[in-house]
Order: sequence, then structure tokens, then C-alpha cells
Amino acid sequence: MRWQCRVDGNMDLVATSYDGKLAASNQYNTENGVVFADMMSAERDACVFLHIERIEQAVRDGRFTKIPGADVPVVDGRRASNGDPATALTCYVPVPKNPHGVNASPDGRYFICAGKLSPTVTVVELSRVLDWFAGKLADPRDTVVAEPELGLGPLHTAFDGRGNAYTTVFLDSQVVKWNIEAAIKAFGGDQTATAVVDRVDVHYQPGHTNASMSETREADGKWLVSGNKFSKDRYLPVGPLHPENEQLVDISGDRMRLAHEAPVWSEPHDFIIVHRDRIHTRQIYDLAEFPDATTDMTGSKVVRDGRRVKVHLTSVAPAFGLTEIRVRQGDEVTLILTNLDKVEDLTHGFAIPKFDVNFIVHPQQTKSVTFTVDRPGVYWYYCTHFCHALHLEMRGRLLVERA
Ligand SMILES: [Cu+2]
Repeated sequence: MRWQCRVDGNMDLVATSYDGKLAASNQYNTENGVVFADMMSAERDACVFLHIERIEQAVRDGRFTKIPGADVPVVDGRRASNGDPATALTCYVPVPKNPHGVNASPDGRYFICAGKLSPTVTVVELSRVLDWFAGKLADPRDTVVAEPELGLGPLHTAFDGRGNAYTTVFLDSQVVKWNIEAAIKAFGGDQTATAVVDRVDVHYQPGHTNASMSETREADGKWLVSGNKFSKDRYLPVGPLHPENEQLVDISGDRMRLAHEAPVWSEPHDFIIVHRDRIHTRQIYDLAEFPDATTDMTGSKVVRDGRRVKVHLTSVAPAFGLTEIRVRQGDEVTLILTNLDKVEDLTHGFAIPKFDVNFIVHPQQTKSVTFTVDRPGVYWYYCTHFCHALHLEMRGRLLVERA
């Protein structure tokens, strides 16, 4: 962690400008209230912009403090310290009470901040925030260029790269498509401009949303996902905690079209949708990155150093390198397992439940665990991650001799 910035109130999400110069967070509880009613008492909270360059300079200049027990520079970005915009580290843009999300538009021009307790979203123009920091704009309120009313409980916003924004409204259970430039015109007094373009019902209570490549300059306006926080009647009630529901929306046309839905783990949260070309995950680890790796199938061995025992073990489906490991009661055992399989997705597990050991190791990866064998006996160790037709037979015995 390079630094921290002290602010008024509580931060929630963060978005950054594409040039890395500004970061913004929606800030609720600027009242610093300790009870519910106090946290909602002010009509406006803030979207706080952090001037990254100035903060880094303040750190270089030694203008920071440290919190006892932590070695991280803490700069002062509280409102009271921001008397002079020309040196301020932060800019507090007032937005309707208790905002919940902030998102940067694909053209890099706007940050959209939504207020849970207001039916509106606030559009902040980045160039104006920079003007405020430069001392060219007197009031942070003048950075706001639109505040369209969308529905009850606007939370998060995605973009299509064609000038439209898509905001989830929690209480109305909808995704609302609206046009940013139209919203700006309406805010400027143009009676003919209407921000809202379309609405689609989602099921139910959406929170996070994202559209394909949404918060990049390559937003392609094809797909949007609504992360719905309550599935209600969509799935069988399998227990007190229901699966939640994510819905895929086709946003390529003028009207939104609900295309698919799927149950998901409870509390669907922040996510992004990127084109599959951008996914370059490593499938197989590199043995050379693990100094303790056992590099060939005949290398498994048990090495004793007093009461410390190191077990160097390999796995190749469907067998471990040793079928028997002999130790003595009271030994501290470090088991280092190298998975020598080179096939994608061929992960093995290793468990000795009686000693609370259970972990997985991926192709060409090495992992270790240390435990003390305080009880004599014979303990099975076995693979816990399906790896082969003979996966269930992939096991051995830990023999703990009585002290
Ligand atoms: Cu296995």
C-alpha cells in the first residue's frame, strides 16, 4: 500500500479516470453519524474526487502522518484541509443523499454517481473537476452537468459506447436506459430533451450491473448483465438462503431485450464483462517458480531433521509418489506436494482429515502444509479433486508410530 487519504464520511465504490489522474468514490454518511437516522440526515452527501498526482507529491514532500502501528503515509483529504482548490488533494462534489455507485463513461468524460435515497443519478464532468482543482471553477457544485430522475433506488451504471447509460434501480426492479447528452440538455433547461430511453423489468432488486467492455474505451454495447439481489419466485426454495438471479440483457438494439437468466451464488456482486480475447490466464504453472518442487516422479522422499520431517511428494494421476509415509508421534511434518501432471485443469487434492489437512494443487504447482502428528495410528491420505477414473484409488497411508 503506497498511501492512504483521510476523508470525511464513508467511501463505498471507486472509479478512476482513464489517464489515472483522478479517482472518485461515492461517499455516504458524510454526517459521520453512528446511528441510522443520523447517517441519512443530510440532503446531500458527496462524490469525492482524489487528485492522484497531488497526493503522490504530498507523500514525496513528506506532508503526511502515520497511524500508530501502520507504516503507510496518510495524507489529509478532509474537506476542512481543502481551503485552496489549487493545492487541494480532494474535491467534494455534492450529490443526493447516500449515493451507492460511481462509474466512468467510456468516452472518459463523465462520472455517474447514483443516490440510493434519491430517484436521480448525478453526472459529473471530469474536465470541470480538473477546472476546480486548477482554481478556474469556484464551486464544486458546478461540476454537475445533469441529474436525471430514473426511478426508485438507482445503484450502479453501465454504458454502451453509443452515449447511453444503463442504471439499475433497486426498488423498481428495473434497468433504465438513458441518454447522457439528453440528460445534460434537460438539465440545462431544454424542455424537449428526455433522458430516459427505455426500461426493462428484472427479477428482482438489481444492484451491480455491467455491459460488455463497459468501462473501457471499447464499450461495444452488446450485452448487459443485471445482478439481482433477490430471486423470489424464480427458483425452488432450497433452504433459507435462496440462489440469486443474474439476467443477461441484449442491449444492441433500440429496446432492451431480456435474453437469459441463471441462478447464481447468493449476493451477486461487482463484475465486469470483457471480450474473451482479453482473457489470458495461465493454465499450467512453471515448476521453476517453486524452489521446493520435486521435479521428477522418482523424487518423492521423507527427510528427517530431528523432530522435523519433510515429506517431498509428487502426484501424477492416479497416484501419489509414495503409498506409505512413516513418521513418529510428536513429529512436526511439512508435506510439500508437487503436482507433476501437465494436463490443463488436472488438479489434485490432498487430505488427511484427522489432522485437518485438505488442499488442492494445480498442474506443475507446488504447495505445502505443516502439521504436528500428535496421535499414533494409521491415517489415510487421499486425493480430493476428481482427476482420473481411478481417482478414488489415489491414496496412501500415513503411519504414525507411537513415541
Ligand atoms: Cu488426484
